[in-house]
Amino acid sequence: MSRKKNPMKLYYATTSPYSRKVRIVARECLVSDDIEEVLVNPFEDDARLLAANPAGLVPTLMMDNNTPLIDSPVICHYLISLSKNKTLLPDDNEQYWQVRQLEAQADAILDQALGVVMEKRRETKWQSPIVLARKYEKLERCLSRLPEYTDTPATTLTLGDIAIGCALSYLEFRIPDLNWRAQRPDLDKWQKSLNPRLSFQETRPGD
Ligand SMILES: N[C@@H](CCC(=O)N[C@@H](CS)C(=O)NCC(=O)O)C(=O)O
Repeated sequence: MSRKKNPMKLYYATTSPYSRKVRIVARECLVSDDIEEVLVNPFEDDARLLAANPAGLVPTLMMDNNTPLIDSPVICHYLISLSKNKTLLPDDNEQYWQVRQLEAQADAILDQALGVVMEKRRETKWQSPIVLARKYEKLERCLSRLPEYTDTPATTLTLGDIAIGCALSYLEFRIPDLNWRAQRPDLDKWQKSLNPRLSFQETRPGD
């Protein structure tokens, strides 16, 4: 995808919602041409990923000076800083912190969701119904504290919106029994309004 001689490298997985967030941000702020996306399986201890990130997590970005950046919020902020985009992360102090808060709320949902997915991957006899029930409760609580979405963010899409959009679609992908769409029609409508964007279409989660 990249046109550059020494492009940045983004280690990612197609099913990773944190990776998806970064890939959408790269597309929305028009820096994706400067990035080579490198598909890895973080659960197979890929040597390239471990060299860049000792924790072996995706996403991990190798900047064009071969220095790594880890953790999706850090990577998203870095990519936005390279671009001229002022919508994803507004300059206005109050709006900036609203966006950061939304981003953190989305990551909190993802952290709980990933916990559910990992717990369910254990053999049934080792799974803890208490752990799972607590995580489902947290997810329900987090969803009910999201702001009320009424508008489509066609021209005002922020990093917070991208993060929430990715978190919601990950819930549908990996925890369909949570059935959040049926419980929250406004959120359902809002999330569906993001799907036609090329950045969301090109990064749809898939095994
Ligand atoms: N806080 C990190 C979380 C990244 C993360 O947990 N990634 C998962 C994939 S969704 C991973 O790489 N897991 C591999 C492992 O746990 O070994 C971020 O926002 O980037």
